[in-house]
Amino acid sequence: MTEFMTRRAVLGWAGGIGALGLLPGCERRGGRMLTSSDTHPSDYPTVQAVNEMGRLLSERTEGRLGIHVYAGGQLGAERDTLEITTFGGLDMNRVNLAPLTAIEPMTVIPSLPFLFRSTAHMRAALDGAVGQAVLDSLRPHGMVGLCFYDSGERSFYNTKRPVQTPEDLKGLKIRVQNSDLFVAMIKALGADATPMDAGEVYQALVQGVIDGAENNQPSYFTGRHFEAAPFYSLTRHVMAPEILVMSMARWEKLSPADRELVQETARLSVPFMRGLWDRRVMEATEKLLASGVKVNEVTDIAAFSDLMRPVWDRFITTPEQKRLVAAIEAMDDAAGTGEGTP
Ligand code: GTR
Repeated sequence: MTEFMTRRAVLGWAGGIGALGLLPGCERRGGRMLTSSDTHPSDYPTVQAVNEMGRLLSERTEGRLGIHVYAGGQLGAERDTLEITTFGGLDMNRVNLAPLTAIEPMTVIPSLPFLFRSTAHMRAALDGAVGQAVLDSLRPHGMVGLCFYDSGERSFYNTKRPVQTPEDLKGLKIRVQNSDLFVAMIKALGADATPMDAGEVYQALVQGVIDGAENNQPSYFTGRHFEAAPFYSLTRHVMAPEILVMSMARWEKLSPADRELVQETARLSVPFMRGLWDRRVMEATEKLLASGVKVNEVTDIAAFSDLMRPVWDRFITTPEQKRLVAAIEAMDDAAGTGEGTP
């Protein structure tokens, strides 16, 4: 197989061999080009970070290992590529934590509304033992969690009006990721939650199938959603991070030394990503303002958090989840090093 496969080739290959329990391979010079998927375009910080990890891997193995990222959703939506990853049809995948909340309750923790008080707080929690516990929780599901990447703060945007209070969202059809947690959060505000893959949002906004959605500024900008939904209201209700996973099937085929290398290079890509991310948020915000988007601060955040916080009780039910949520709440914001050290 060549290093550059078409979507059909990868999926056909993955489907065919998936049934046989075999793995697709991208052999190169006696080594291996690991395949990875991302729904974002190639200049997005998540894609750049995995490319950087691949560069480091290649450098340290003299070209024996590397990564080819299929960016721009070439291989499909996150829930589909996740399924392919779990049976080993894809070696790696960068997704948001939201679609994983459907399969592993521990991933709900960093996805809770109004949990992190700041970027430093979020980074401190994810770089430490709590983050490691969430990464490890994916192993029984056929995936090894390698690292988290920033995804900023998600806020609401819509085609109708600025949102100042939950009342302004009443009756609006808001697109959410495929996650019961996200559906519950939006319902708690009195809006109508519509789960949908990211790739369908632009058309759905233009055609009026939905009235709005919620996301960080870089995704709102990159997906051109602002063209159809020009009201962006800074509720900052969720900081659910991105995650990079490796298929357990591929992981188990690596030697212990290569596993360490993969883990180490993933870890090194985190501070690299954070630098790109912070710049991307600034650039996207500037471009959005220059495009005439109406951005508004939301003064009464408590009105939103009071309604959304009760979903914690519904989704945080096990003693382990409760222990980790309490540990995050007790953390010092300033503990965030930003260095991405697990
Ligand atoms: C973005 C995230 C994507 C995807 C998308 C969405 O912020 O980077 O992985 O989850 O949101 O809303 O579907």
